[in-house]
Amino acid sequence: MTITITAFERSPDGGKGLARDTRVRWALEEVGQPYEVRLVSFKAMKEPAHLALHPFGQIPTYEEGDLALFETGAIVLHIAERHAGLLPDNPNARARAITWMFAAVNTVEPPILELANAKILEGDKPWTKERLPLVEGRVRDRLKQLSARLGSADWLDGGFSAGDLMMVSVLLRLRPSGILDEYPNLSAYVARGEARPAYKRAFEAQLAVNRPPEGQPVRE
Ligand code: GTB
Repeated sequence: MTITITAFERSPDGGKGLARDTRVRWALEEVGQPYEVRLVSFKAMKEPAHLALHPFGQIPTYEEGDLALFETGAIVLHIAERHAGLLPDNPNARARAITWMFAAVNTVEPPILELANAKILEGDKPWTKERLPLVEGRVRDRLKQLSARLGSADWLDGGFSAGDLMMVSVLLRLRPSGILDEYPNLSAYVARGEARPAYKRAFEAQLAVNRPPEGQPVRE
């Protein structure tokens, strides 16, 4: 059955892999499932056809036969449960990998998103200068804890899993801030994720959509 995902027609990051279709593409590449992409504009995302797939009018979505999903955590879990390669067979190890998926989207991603919002959406507000150190502090608290847990291991719990795929995807969003570099083992962890051939294919595929025409500068 054909898998179709949605992605930005024009990603605000100009194709640096930060929009969330990248993590779904990555999961599909890891398990070797071909997929098609339907590009949507910001306007189309808020129209009834897309809202029927995604109640919050966002990307990505996932369609496969009569199944339609939204939320990257749920989509990646669906892919990982149906295809070998992203979750261990041992039931306890599997449960732990799923726990890391939830930790990524539920515990680590929120302060990172808060930081992005504080800088991008609220950067011009008079109180941002005072608030920013607090928000950055909350990000650092989480990274310190995650860094301590990862230690010198390559991945969070044994071999690479959907838990790492989600965690690396979440941490990537921090790179422009420079904060990730304060935690060398996390920075190396993210680099290990990016070095995976499946990640590279996913990144290239989303970049191909957003690559500026020859001669035009990459958007910052
Ligand atoms: N919890 C949902 C999930 O995990 O699927 C969140 C989905 C989501 O936030 N989607 C964003 C979206 O559709 C795109 S990824 N936004 C449009 C809207 O809400 O109207 C977030 C994103 C967008 C752009 C960048 N960037 O350019 O750097 C990074 C991340």
